[in-house]
Amino acid sequence: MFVDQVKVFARAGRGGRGCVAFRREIFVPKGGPDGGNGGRGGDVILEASHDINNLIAQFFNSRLLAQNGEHGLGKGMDGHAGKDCVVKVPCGTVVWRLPSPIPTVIAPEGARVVQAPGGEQAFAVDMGADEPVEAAEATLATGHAGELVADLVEHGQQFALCSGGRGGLGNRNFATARRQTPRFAQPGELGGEGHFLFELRLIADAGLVGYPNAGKSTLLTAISKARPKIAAYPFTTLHPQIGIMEYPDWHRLVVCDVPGLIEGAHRNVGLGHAFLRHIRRCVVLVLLLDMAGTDAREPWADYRQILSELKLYDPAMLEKPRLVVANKMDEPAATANLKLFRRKIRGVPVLPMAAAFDVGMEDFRNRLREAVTAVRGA
Ligand SMILES: Nc1nc2c(ncn2[C@@H]2O[C@H](COP(=O)(O)OP(=O)(O)OP(=O)(O)O)[C@@H](O)[C@H]2O)c(=O)[nH]1
Ligand SMILES: [Mg+2]
Repeated sequence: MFVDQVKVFARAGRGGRGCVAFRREIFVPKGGPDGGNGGRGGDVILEASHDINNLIAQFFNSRLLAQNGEHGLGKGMDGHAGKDCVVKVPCGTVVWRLPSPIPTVIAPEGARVVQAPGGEQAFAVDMGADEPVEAAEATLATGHAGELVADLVEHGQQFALCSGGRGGLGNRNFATARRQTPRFAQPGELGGEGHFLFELRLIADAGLVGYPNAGKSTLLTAISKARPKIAAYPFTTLHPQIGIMEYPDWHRLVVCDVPGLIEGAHRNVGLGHAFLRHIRRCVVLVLLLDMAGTDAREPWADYRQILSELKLYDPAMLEKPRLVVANKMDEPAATANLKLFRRKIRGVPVLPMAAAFDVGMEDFRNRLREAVTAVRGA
């Protein structure tokens, strides 16, 4: 199972209580206050790791809880700090803080639930007036995006999602010359908590975009050691696939193959276009067209449609450098189609290839490297 989006609840540990105690020893009847401090609560820490590639662990355990600090004890003993909860997430995880769901409040009898202007619930006691109550639902919609809190990109990068509460001070901290027996201590502080959305955006240099069956997975197989499933039916690829393309001088490019995009994907037709988040970080987009026009498709119409779907998803996608590739050039219809394509769509350089037969690969590899280097530098 490939999980690239998950909602979690995280709570850091609360601090331990400070202790109220007094030193009592033989021959020391009034030894003064010696209550220890409470330990600090553990943090919830996210750590990016390149050893994992999806968020399945958080899918099965969506409550990230750190340990509470231990309470202080007599004889000046401080409580242990709570253990941090270190959660490994794949590189490329974006974290959003979601608004906390409003707890369901039981309305007093005869009262109606109304929505206050600030969005909170309030109860209006029915006085017999017949004005309409606008929002009777007891929960608020949590549909908005939330606040971006972290973007974990580098392997080993850490981010403290929730900080543990401080431990309370024991009573020995409050002794003064005039108050030598303080009979109070501090309680521990609560740890931070919240609801979060983890979203994985794979990190790749190039992203392969195209209609289903255009040959994206075939191309990834030809240029890398990745072995995605290839078949002559649409939506063979259901999850993003990553391949590493190596050059003779050990230069490496990461290429990402995503499921096929079709007309209306922005309205969730096909697999929708949620998977396009994985090519958001790509430096170069490779637009792969089936130049043979299999399934009675027209490559120029496909090209326009893909651009329009990318624009509907995020206009910034069109600002990325693009490489337009004409695949399946081994098919008889392809040559005529390519001619027509060049006539209909002017000024767009097209790279012919036949991914299934390793034709045009060298040219593609060089062009892709040039395009990535032009943006990233060598
Ligand atoms: N003749 C010919 N067929 C090709 C070529 N490249 C891919 N194919 C065929 O096209 C079909 C689809 O290839 P895939 O690589 O699975 O296509 P895809 O774009 O990944 O498709 P989805 O995963 O469904 O989006 C397969 O039957 C391939 O054998 C090519 O260069 N020439
Ligand atoms: Mg595929």
